[in-house]
Parts: sequence; C-alpha cells; structure tokens
Amino acid sequence: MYLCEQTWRWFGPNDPVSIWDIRQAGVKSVVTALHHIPNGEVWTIPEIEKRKEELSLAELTWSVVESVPVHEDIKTQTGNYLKYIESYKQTLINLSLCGIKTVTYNFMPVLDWTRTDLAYTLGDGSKALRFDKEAFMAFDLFILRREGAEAEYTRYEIERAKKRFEQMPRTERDSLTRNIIAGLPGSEESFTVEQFRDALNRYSDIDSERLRSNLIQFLKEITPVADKHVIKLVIHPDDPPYSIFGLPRILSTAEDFDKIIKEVPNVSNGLCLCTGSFGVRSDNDLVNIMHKFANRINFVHFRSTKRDEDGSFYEANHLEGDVDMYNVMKALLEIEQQREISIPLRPDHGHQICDDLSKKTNPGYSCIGRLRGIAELRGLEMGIAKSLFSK
Ligand code: DNO
Repeated sequence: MYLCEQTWRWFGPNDPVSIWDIRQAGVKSVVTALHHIPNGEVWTIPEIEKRKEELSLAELTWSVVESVPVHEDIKTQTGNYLKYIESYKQTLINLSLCGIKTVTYNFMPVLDWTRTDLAYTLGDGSKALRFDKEAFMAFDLFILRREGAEAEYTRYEIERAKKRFEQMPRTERDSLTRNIIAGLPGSEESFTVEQFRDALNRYSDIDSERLRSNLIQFLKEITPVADKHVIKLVIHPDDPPYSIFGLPRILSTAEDFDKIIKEVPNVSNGLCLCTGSFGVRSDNDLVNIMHKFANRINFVHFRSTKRDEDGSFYEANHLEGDVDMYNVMKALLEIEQQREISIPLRPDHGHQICDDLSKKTNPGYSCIGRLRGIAELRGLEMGIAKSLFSK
C-alpha cells in the first residue's frame, strides 16, 4: 500500500520552529529552500550540501524544494531573463546531483501569496490568516491609489472600501500595507509602496496571454533539463486564484494548467496541488482536478479555506471549511495506488494555537497549529487507507 510522504516546511536556521521540533512532528522529510541566495543566482552544490547537513543533525532529509524562485525578468521577459534562465537550469542540475528531485515554483506576477490579516481571531481564540476583499480594496484604492483601479470595482465595492478606509486607524492602515507588500514567508520579494507601484507598472503591457506565453517559453527551456536530470517541477497555483491589482493570473483553474501541459507535455512538467489555493474558487472541483492531473501531481499542500460571497476567505482548520478533505485525501490515495508511488504532502499553514499565540511565528507556519494539521491529516489518511486499500 502506498501512503503519502509526510513532509514539513522549514525556512532554514532562522526558522523559529527547529529541526528538533520537526522531528517530534513525526516526519522525516523536509521541504525547504535556500532563501539567503538572491533570486536569480545559482544554488551551488556546497550551499545545497550545507542545508542537507543541517537537516541531517536531526536525521531529516531534504525531499522537496519550495521554491526556486522565478525572477521577475523571466516572468516579464525583460532585462537579464536569458541569463536567469541559464542560472535556473544550473540550479536544477545541482539539486539533482545532490539527490533533490522535486522543485516547486510559481509564476505569480510581483507577489507570491497574499493576505490582508495575519491574526484573524476565531471563536475559540486561535488566530488564522485571512484575505478580506474589502480591506484589500481599501488598500488598492486609497493607500496605493493605483491608477485605473476604480475601473475594476463596482460602485458599491468602492463605497464599501472607502468607508472601511475612513474607519481604519493609522496603525491598521500600516499593518495592512505591511501584510500585503512586505512579503509573507517564502516570498522572495518585499516592497515599499513606491517600489510596489513600479513593480506593478512592469506588467502594464502584459496580459494573461502574454504571461502564459512567457511561462511556456520558460518551461520549454527548463523542462528538457529537468527531464534529463529526473527532476519533477511542480508549479504552485495562484493564491488567491483570481486577478489582484489588475495583474494577469494564469494558474487559477484546471483549464489553466491544461493549457500549459498541452504546450509543454514533458514529464517533468507537474503540479503542486494546493487545496487551499484552488479551493478558494467554488468552481474548482478539487477531486476532479486531482484525477484529471493524476500523473502530474507530484507534491500536495493540504489546507482548507472558508470563503465568503465577495471573494474574501479565511484559513479554516484542516478538516473544516470548504475543502472536502475526506474525498481529496481519498483521491490522492487512489492516485498513489495507481501510480505505485508515495507523493510528498505537507500540512500547508496552521493556526496559532496554545503556545504559538505567545511566540514569534512565521505567519501561517506556527509549530503547534501545523502539528494539529498534520496529526488530523495523518489520522484521516490512515483511516481511509486501512478501510479501502489494505488487503
Ligand atoms: C505559501 C506557499 C507559497 C508557495 C509558493 C511556491 O504558504 O504555499 O509561498 O511556497 O507560491 O512557489
């Protein structure tokens, strides 16, 4: 019987959650990245080996890279993009030579994942991450004052955002700005408001078609290298899975991924199935997506969200919210039996609960909250596997 490979994300030696904590979480494989290496530079073999050694102290192995970031020059096909593509290839080769064969990346313009509230208090006193559309619009329209933003919202939305902005104390305006543009854990970019405006401007001529074509050209360059070195590339979906700041989005639905694999059918061209990101859209049928891309899913993030009508959502407990975790887990186990492999899975984000609440934590990457997540997922997996697949 094939079960998931349980993993845990570690941000490196500065992560407040230590490798010893990870070991007690009951996992042996880790998801990490060399965040100290500037975006665009090659990850050298000694640097990769160093990270492996750090992990080996706690008998942990480096199983998945999350992420080798894609430089904005590559996404926009400007500046030094050809050089950065060559560096990317070399990083893949080096990772493969060091035995690390699964590499996550994303193609979201400017920002990686985005939230407005990093400490949304739930009924039981625990804290969650939230994307509040109204607060987001207040930032876009009245703090960033993005040119052309009004045209993207209805009159009613603009009125709501204005009211919200006017009622916001200065401290809240500042924290909202920080949350949105200062970079969440794992995003390699961080901006001031001015820099952020400039970064958005780089996309003024880039629509979805153009961004998709840039991704396809990038993949046509790197997938032959990945194929040869037996690397599985996994693209992370857009989070949130719809356009923000007028930016193009190209990985929010199953159709989006379909378009990519039609153009680049190489085996290394895979998907990081993030249930929390895809799950924000009610038109994304997660079980369907899993079966449709059964042979391309090579890494899984399990997380649930609870959405509101207007596109807002908060991160729910792993077995609650809008994601049907039972059926998603069942689909994953079915795929693993068909393919006869174990697919790496990690509990994506966790609430701040118990001692997390009084500690410094990376937003979404608390210790105890994620422990609760992985424990629930592990139990769910065992229950399904034993009742359906054990002989
Ligand atoms: C957030 C993460 C993302 C993800 C990247 C992958 O918690 O899921 O930052 O790592 O988008 O490139």
